[in-house]
Amino acid sequence: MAPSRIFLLTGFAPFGGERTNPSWQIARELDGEEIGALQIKSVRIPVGCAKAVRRINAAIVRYRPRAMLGLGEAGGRTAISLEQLAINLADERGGLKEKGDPGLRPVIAGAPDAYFARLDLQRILAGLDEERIPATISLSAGAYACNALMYASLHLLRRRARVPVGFIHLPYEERQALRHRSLPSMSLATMEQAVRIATITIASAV
Ligand code: PCA
Repeated sequence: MAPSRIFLLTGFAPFGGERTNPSWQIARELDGEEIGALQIKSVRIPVGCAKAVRRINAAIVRYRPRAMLGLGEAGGRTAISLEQLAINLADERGGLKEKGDPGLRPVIAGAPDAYFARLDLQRILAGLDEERIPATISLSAGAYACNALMYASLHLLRRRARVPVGFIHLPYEERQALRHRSLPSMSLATMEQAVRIATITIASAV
């Protein structure tokens, strides 16, 4: 079988009462684009830890990606967040936020406690700095669907060490901000430019 040229880019469905999710708006926009030697394949992920793990598992088996980047919304964040770490804990029912009782389960039973992103985050950050796009390295992707997707991707691709794998959290986009006027937001166009810079940086290292 010829080696895949696929750069797997994922975004999430809307959740938490939102009508849109910038992560999917941007992933959908980039679907099919050629990035260096690779071609982007965008996949929409349902919001839920177990559902996200099942969907990413199927996508990895089907596309055998040469690179992979997950995108998600993190309403309230002030900057593009380059996630450094995914943990083997899943807060499937939101117990941590709602009841203070985490009720945490492993994302994948018996798997390691955590994985680091397999991306050159410093290089991506430098590229974003050059374009004056506010970004930061984040040390927690949370314990919900985004962390589960990132963790599962790193676990499932653990034996394909040359495949870069990582995750970026995005702030609310400007239209969502109309419903969250005291929270920070960023324009969809700026976030799309940021994701493009990240994908180009990632693909150039493959
Ligand atoms: N953000 C959530 C789940 C889906 C999304 O876009 C999270 O940060 O886990």
